[in-house]
Amino acid sequence: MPANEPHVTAYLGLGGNIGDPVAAMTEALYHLDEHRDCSVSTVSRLYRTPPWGNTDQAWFFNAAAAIHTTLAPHPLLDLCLDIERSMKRIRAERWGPRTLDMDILAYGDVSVTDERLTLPHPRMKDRAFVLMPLADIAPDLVLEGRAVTAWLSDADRAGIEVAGQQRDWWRKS
Ligand code: A4P
Ligand code: MG
Repeated sequence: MPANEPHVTAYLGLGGNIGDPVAAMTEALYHLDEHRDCSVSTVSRLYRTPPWGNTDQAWFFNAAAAIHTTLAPHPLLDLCLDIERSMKRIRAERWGPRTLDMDILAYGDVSVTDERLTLPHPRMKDRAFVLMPLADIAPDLVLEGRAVTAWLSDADRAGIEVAGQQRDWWRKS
């Protein structure tokens, strides 16, 4: 995306626990960065997180990314869903099952509530596996009147580990 184009900063949450989630997240971020209407601005460290919700499943890798985009919220959602689907398809056909979840956590200071999209993401404020990576890249981002770090101080961080200190884990060398 040309740097001088008017754009919005959006925050994405990435996660996966089947196959090679780090490779899937890497591919997803490359896809976004190569898209003409998006560029990846900042990526969090990589986290290992115990499963939340249904705990009878493998640990996850989670990360967060800030992107710059000229896409409106719904086209950005469509792009994220396309990328998710392409990851699943590639995996099913070639390297066995893998999954990738990519949520839009926030899009500027825009609020959306419709049948396809809720912004900011409604289930992020009590999920340390979202808030910890997000705090790496946007500690002062305000969600419903509180900073990410404030929400994080109330969240249950038990078991969450930093899997790597590098922010460039997704860059192919
Ligand atoms: N949708 C609405 N708003 C949004 C948004 N802001 N961003 C709609 C993205 N999608 C949004 O999403 C289904 C639909 O939500 C999309 O098609 C879109 O139209 P989904 O992610 O398949 O599932 P969900 O219904 O959003 O469920 P939920 O509660 O978000 O499930 P999760 O949390 O994604 O469940 N534990 C750890 N440690 N780490 C994880 O990453 N993830 C899950 C997955 C469970 N436990 C986890 C983790
Ligand atoms: Mg989700």
